[in-house]
Parts: sequence; structure tokens; C-alpha cells
Amino acid sequence: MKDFKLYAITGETFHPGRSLVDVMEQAILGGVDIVQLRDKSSARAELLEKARALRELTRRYGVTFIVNDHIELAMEVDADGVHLGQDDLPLVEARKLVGDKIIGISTHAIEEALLAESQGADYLGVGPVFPTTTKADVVDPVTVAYVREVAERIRIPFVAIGGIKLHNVDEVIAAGASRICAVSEIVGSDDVKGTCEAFLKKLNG
Ligand code: 3NM
Repeated sequence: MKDFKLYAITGETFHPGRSLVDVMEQAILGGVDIVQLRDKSSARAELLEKARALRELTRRYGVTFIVNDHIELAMEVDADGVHLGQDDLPLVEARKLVGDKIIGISTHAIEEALLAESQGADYLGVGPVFPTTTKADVVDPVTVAYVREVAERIRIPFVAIGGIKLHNVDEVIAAGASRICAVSEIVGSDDVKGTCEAFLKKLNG
């Protein structure tokens, strides 16, 4: 997959009154390389509409587009890939459905990371590094110790996620992360573009 540094996931509850496409366009203008549609509440028709709109937006800017959970929807809108959790369809099964599209997997422990790598994941999510309320039922924070372990033992790209803010991202980078993902800090910002630029400045050292 095309390499990336800053990964933004949608979170519409964080930007009431602003449209999904406008907010994600600001993130792209701020330098985001990957946009993921993550939506646990919309019905299928609405989800499809959002996926189509984000596919059009990301294609216009040459940005990678990933759909969370919904493999069939990802295929329908020709997303670049899917992101799966530990409880979703097993990677080996997902690979049969998506072919050479990108598959990302959330991991919370090194055993999960090693397994996903050995099964052909394209990238790993590593988190939640810090406490977060964005994801329901998430495991306890894995801390930067897990980021350090993955940086030492995993060869495929990994993205740190969970509670990452401008004020704590330096710690995550110091632990070995060169790619980071945020929801609330990006899409909930009054200045989405500026927040992305500030993250990238830190990532670019
Ligand atoms: N996945 P925020 S944490 C979607 O650890 C998601 O796998 C996580 O949101 C994981 O940047 C998370 O607002 C939520 O904390 C991240």
C-alpha cells in the first residue's frame, strides 16, 4: 500500500452542524493521507451514501479510502480497503473477499499483531494508546509500551490510535510510531486543517 503518516477516521458526533464531506475535505487539505469511514449507527442506505461521497472526495485528492467493518460496502463503492477489528471476519476469510485491496486490523496485544502480520495484513492499528471515549467497549489503554513493542517486532506499517492529541503525540512518536490516527482531536477541532498540519509537523520532526 501507499505509505502514510496521518490517518483520520470519521466521527460525526464530534462536528454537529458541519457536514461529513466538508470536515473530511479540511482534513485532506491539512495533509491526511488516509480517510476511514467509521459509522456504527447509520442504516445501510445512509452508509452507502456516505461511502460514495467519501470515495468521490478521496479520489479527487488521491487519498486512500478505507471502510470500517463493512467489506461488501467497501467493494461496492470501490474503496481502497477495509479495516477490521479482532471480532470481525477473520483476516484469511476477508482476504478471499477483497483480493489485493488493503486490509487493516486493530490490535491490542503483540500476539494479535504478530498473527495479523503473519496472515498478510497490510497495516495494523495499535491502541488504544491512551484512554478514549470515542470507541465503545474498547480495551484498557495499551500505553506507549505496546507502541514500542510493535515498533521493535513488527515489520509491516502500523498506526498508533486512541486518545492521541496534539499535546501527547510526541510521546507516541518517541515510542517509535511514525504514523498516527485520531478521531476526536481532528474532526472535533474548530480548525481541522490546522490540527492536521500541526500533527504532521510533529510527525515530520
Ligand atoms: N480504535 P480518538 S481507539 C476507532 O484502539 C478506534 O483500536 C481504537 O478515537 C483501537 O482519537 C479508537 O477520538 C478511537 O480517541 C480513537
